[in-house]
Amino acid sequence: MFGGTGVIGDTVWVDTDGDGVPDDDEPRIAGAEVTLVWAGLDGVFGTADDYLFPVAVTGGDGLYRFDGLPPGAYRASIRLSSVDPELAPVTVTSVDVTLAPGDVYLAGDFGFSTGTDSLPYTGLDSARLSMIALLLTVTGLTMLLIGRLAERRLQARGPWSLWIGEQLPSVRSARAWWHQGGPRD
Ligand SMILES: [Ca+2]
Ligand SMILES: [Ca+2]
Repeated sequence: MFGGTGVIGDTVWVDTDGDGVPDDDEPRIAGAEVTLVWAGLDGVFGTADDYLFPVAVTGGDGLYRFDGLPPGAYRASIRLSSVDPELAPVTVTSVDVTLAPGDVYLAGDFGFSTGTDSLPYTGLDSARLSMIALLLTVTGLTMLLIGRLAERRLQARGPWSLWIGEQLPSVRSARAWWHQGGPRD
């Protein structure tokens, strides 16, 4: 229905080194769906004359391709639902291109990350480690406080205070010791 020789493509891949470029040794993603909208004769997206092309699906080589395109404004978008949910996009997920007659645009590439590159040694993210450290600190302080309170209670009454009194040179010095703030680390 449209006359044209323009082309838009072409790679959906796992950007292992994160440089935004589909390098030869990086895995390609098959079965990814790419949509293409032509802005129509008015050149404006979102108006009545827009045309949505049939979806292109990548093959085993990770390539998609829209052929026979008339000149004009296009928007190619990767359908995220068609890609393994464990992969996260690391490039744009939509590209706007304006084709002159016969233009071939093959930089409509969509890169993904497996998400395992961020912390390869532990697999734990730093935010979680900070939270664990904070919880341990709070727990430690609470235990210390409870320990101190229990110690004071024990020594403030019953046999403990008598025992303390006998162990120290005199009851008076024991009391003075306590009034100064009790045992210190
Ligand atoms: Ca790369
Ligand atoms: Ca339009």
